[in-house]
Amino acid sequence: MKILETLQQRHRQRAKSIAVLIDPDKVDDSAKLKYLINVASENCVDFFFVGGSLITTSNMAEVIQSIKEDVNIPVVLFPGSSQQIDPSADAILFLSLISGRNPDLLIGQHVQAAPILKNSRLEILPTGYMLVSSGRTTSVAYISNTTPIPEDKYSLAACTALAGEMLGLRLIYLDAGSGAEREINARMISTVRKSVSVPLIVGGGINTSQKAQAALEAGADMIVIGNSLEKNPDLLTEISEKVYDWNQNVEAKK
Ligand code: 1GP
Repeated sequence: MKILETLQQRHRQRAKSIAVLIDPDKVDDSAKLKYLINVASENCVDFFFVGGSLITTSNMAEVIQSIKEDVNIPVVLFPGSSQQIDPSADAILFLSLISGRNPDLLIGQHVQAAPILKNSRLEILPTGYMLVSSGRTTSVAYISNTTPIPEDKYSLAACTALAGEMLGLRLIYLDAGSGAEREINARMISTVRKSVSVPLIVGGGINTSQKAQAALEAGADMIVIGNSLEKNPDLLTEISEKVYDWNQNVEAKK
C-alpha cells in the first residue's frame, strides 16, 4: 500500500505513527547512525524522515543507503529545498510552507522540483507545512525567511490548515522546528485537528515520552522525533512505547 493511503487508513482507524528524523548534516558518526537505525527498527518505527533546513554536507545518499541496507522502514524525504531530492528514498513530503508568505517555498521550489520528481519513482506526498513559534528562532524559521504562526493564534492556524486542505494538500505538518524550545501545545494541535480531516503530522521539540503522549492525545496522527535522539537514541524506546500502547488500545476497542 502507498504511504499516503496507509496514513489515511490509520487516521480513519485512529491509529498513530512515529517517524524518526535524520538530518544528514548532523550525522558525523556512522556507528551512531547505525545504532539509531537499529533502535528504530527494534521499536517498530513507521518511517524515517531524511532532510534538514540547511544541508552543508553531501551525505544524504549515504544516510539513505545505510537505512536501506539494514532495515525495511520506508524513507521519506523531508527537504529544505529542491536540492534535497534523492531518488533512492521511497517518498517525498512535497511541502508548501503555507504558514509563511515566501513565494519560493509556496510554489517556486516546487516548479523546479516537479520535472525531476516526475521522472523518479518517489511517492509524492503533498503537504501543507506550518511553522508555529516555539521560543527562540529556529533554523527553519530563519532559513525559510518566514514568520511562524504565533503559538497562541489558534484560529489563524486552523484557517491556514483548512485553506491548505481546500487547496488539495493531503497532509498537514505542524512543526515547531527542530530542537524547538517549546513543542507545539496541545490546544494548537487539537484546534488544527478539528479544522481538517487529513492526517496531521506534529514535530519539533518532542523530547520526552510525556510530550509525545500529549501530542497523540491532542490529535497528532504522526509524531516526528529528531533532535533529542541525536543525544539519546534510547529515548526512542520510551516514546515508541506510547505509540504502541495507543495503538493497542485502539485495537482492543475494535
Ligand atoms: C523538525 O519536526 C521535526 O522539523 C522534528 O523536530 O528535531 O525537535 O525532534 P525535533
